[in-house]
Amino acid sequence: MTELILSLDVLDRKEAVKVAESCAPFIDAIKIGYPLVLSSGLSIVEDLADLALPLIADFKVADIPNTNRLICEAVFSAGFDAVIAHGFVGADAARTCVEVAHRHSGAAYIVAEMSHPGATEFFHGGVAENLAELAVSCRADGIIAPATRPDRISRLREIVGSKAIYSPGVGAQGGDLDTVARLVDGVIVGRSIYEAENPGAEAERFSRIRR
Ligand code: 3DU
Repeated sequence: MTELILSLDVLDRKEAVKVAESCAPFIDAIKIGYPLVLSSGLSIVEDLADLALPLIADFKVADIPNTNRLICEAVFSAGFDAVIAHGFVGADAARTCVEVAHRHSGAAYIVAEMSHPGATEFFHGGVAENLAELAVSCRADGIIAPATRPDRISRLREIVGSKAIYSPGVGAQGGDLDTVARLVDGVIVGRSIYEAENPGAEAERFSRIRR
């Protein structure tokens, strides 16, 4: 089974809750990033709590260890279940995110490689492989890898083994749902679902990967 994770990059608070409610029966988690938190505040977590779905904070945390610690403490205190952090800041900073997550019985995922075209400017020449190795050595719960480049997911799988791979880039960014679903533990989908006329029905369609 591959999880379906809704990326809730919807700015209007009421609309975000409505989309989440309609998709809830068909998804395994909700990923929330800067767009929704900056427009609605951290209390959006409370609005979504009744859905009883894991909430992943996609803040791509990338600072010195102490600041990462402060950010992650705020994330888990707000009620999130997981955080996404960058690894390029180094093992000490990334490990801090993992430690805070685990102290809160949560999870931390490290971005190994991004999905957009510009990502190849820096994520090449073994950089993503190094970041995946860092995720393993920091005892992160998994990595984020690009649905737009399935060959890269396969390569990173060799490094992380049974650790979770969550993958954004399906649909709006061009990645193919079924191809990617065979390679990863969870597919992250945003616009293709929340911009659909009927987000719930679209989530149900995407949820075929959960079978
Ligand atoms: O392209 P979509 O609308 O399906 O949204 C993808 C989400 O995943 C969005 O929140 C984006 O910020 C996040 N993401 C990537 O798209 C690519 C990455 O490498 C990491 C996160």
